[in-house]
Amino acid sequence: MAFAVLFLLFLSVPFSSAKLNPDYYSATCPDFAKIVRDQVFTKQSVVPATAAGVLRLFFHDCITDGCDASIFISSNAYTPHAERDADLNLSLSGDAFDLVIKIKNLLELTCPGVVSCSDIIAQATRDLIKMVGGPYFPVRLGRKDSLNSDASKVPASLPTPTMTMDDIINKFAARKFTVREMVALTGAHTIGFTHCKEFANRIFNFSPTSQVDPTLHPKFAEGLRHVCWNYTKDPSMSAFNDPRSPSKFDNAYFGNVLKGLGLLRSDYLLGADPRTRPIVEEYAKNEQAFFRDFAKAMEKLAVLGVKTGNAGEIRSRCDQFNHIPA
Ligand code: HEM
Ligand SMILES: *[C@@H]1O[C@H](CO)[C@@H](O)[C@H](O)[C@H]1NC(C)=O
Ligand SMILES: CC(=O)N[C@H]1CO[C@H](CO)[C@@H](O)[C@@H]1O
Repeated sequence: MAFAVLFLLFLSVPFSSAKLNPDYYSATCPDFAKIVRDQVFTKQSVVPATAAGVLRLFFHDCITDGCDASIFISSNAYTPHAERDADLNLSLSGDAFDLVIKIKNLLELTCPGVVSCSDIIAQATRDLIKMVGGPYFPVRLGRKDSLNSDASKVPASLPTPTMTMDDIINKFAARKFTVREMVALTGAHTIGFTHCKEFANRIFNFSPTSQVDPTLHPKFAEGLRHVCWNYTKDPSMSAFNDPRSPSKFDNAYFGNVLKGLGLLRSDYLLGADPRTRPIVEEYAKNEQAFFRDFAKAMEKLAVLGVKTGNAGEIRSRCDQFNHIPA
C-alpha cells in the first residue's frame, strides 16, 4: 500500500522537473532567495501593479513552450520574431520585465553565471503572490533558460477572453491541467487590470437591442463605460480585474464572477458553465480551498516544460541568448 502511494507520487512528478529542488542554489548562490525577496519587496512597495504584471508574465512564459524565460528575449536581427512580440504580448507589463532584469543584474554581481532568468521569475512570482496576500508554495529551482523564442507559438498556447469554455478547457488540458486547476489558476484575476479593448464589445454596442452585455451587472457596466469612454483614442485605459479588492490576492474574484462583476467574457463563462460553476461557487465560499488548490496548481505551472542540462543555458542577460543562434 505504502509502496503503491509512493509509486503514484513519483509518477505524478513530470520527468523533466525531477532534478529541480528548492535548495538548488544553497551552495552556489546562498543569497539568491534574499536578493529576490528584497527586490520584490522594494519594487512592489513602489509600483503596486508589479505583482499582477509578473504573475501574468510567468503564466505566459510557462504556457508557451515551458517556464524557460523565452518571453524575455528581445527581437533582433537573429531572432526577428521573439515571443514577446506576439500580439498578445503587447499588454505585458514593462515593470514586470524591469524587476526580473534588475534582480538578474544583482545576481550576476553576487554569483555570476549561476542563476537562470527562469528561476528568477518563478521565485519572484511566488514572493509577490505572498506579499499581496496570497498563499505560499515551495518553488523548485534549477531551470535552464531556453535556446529559442518564437512569437508564432504564442497564439496557439494562450487562452483568450472570446474563446468558448470548450476551447479554454482544451487549452489547459493540452498542458495537462484539469478543469479544477484551470479555475483555480484563473483566480489570478483577483489582482491586476485589463485594457478596455479586451471587454469593449461587452459595454459598447453589444447588440441591436442592448448597449451592454446583459450578463454584466448594470451598475458595473455603467462604471466601465465611464472608465473606458475614450479607449479607442487612448488605448492605455483599463479597469481593475477585481473591483472589490483590486490589489489584494483573495477569493473575491469568484464572488464577482457569480454576481455579473467578471470583467472578461471568459470570467463570466466560468460562473455560467455547468462544468465550472460549482467550483467557482466553492471557491467563493471557501478561500482556504481556493488558496490550497491555487498553490498546488502554481507548483505544477512552475515546472511546466522546464529545460535542464544541455536543453538550455544560464543566460547572462535575460533578454538575449548567450550565443547568436546558428
Ligand atoms: C481563462 C483563461 C484566461 C484568459 C482568457 C485570460 C485573459 C487575460 C486578459 C485578456 C488580461 C488583460 C491583459 C491586459 O489587458 O493587459 C488578463 C490579465 C491578467 N491575467 Fe489572465 N487570462 C486567463 C487566465 C489566467 C491565468 C491562468 C493567470 C495566472 C495564473 C492569469 C493571470 C492574469 C493576471 C495576473 C492579469 C493582470 C495583469 C496585469 O495587471 O498586468 N490569467 N488575462
Ligand atoms: C482622448 O484620448 C486622447 C489620446 O490620449 C487624448 O489626446 C484626448 O485629449 C482624449 N480626449 C479627451 C476629451 O480627453
Ligand atoms: C505586435 C507588437 O506590438 N509587439 C510588441 C510586443 O512587445 C514588444 C516589447 O515590449 C514591442 O517592442 C512590440 O512592438
